[in-house]
Amino acid sequence: MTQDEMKQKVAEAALAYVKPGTIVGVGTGSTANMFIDALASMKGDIIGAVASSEATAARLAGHGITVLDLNEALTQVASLSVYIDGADEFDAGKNLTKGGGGALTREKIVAAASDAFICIVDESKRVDCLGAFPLPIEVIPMARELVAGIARKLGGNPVLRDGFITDNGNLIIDVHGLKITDARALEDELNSVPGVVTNGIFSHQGADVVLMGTPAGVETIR
Ligand code: ABF
Repeated sequence: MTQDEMKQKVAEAALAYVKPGTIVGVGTGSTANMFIDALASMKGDIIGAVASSEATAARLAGHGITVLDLNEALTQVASLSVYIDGADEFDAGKNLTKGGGGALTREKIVAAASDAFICIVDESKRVDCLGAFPLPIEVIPMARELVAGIARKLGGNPVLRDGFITDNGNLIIDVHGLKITDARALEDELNSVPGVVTNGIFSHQGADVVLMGTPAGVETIR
């Protein structure tokens, strides 16, 4: 089975977590795109979806799925029933790194507004220790060098994502070479730096369930 076929299987398996009559949070990336395409078959069953990026909003709308702004959604319901998104890495504790697509802040907001996070990945995303994939940090432009200096003190090699501006008008610094042994502590430490909007560690908003595509089929990790 190819990597795309494994992604396709988990995208389809995630439909089982979509509750009719609710609002669904939808992530960003190639696996999330396959989920969006599958979700089109249920568009008449849900109130609508909240998107974690402009690209996702456009793809949802292209399928005729109602796209709600998060604030608008939360005036209709107390929370989104589920958030479904991919990841760059996940560990045994279902901590994630995300943000390879640059949408980490909106992804974390939508995840926080949802009752459950179902993470859809192929098996290449499973790691013993987070950090081999460069950790993205969204920063307000004025704080760029401050945050880069702190990333160096933490043992990382910060690289500004060239020519990239987030949907929120900020920069992304990708930190290479980190070995993230305590995801929760590093998430908190980086987020405490003034000028950091958020970083790509999802420990507070880790996955509740990981659906992992393997050549043998979809493995459900709870
Ligand atoms: C989003 O898309 C990101 O947080 C993560 O960086 C990426 C995963 O993309 P893909 O599904 O294409 O591997 O979920």
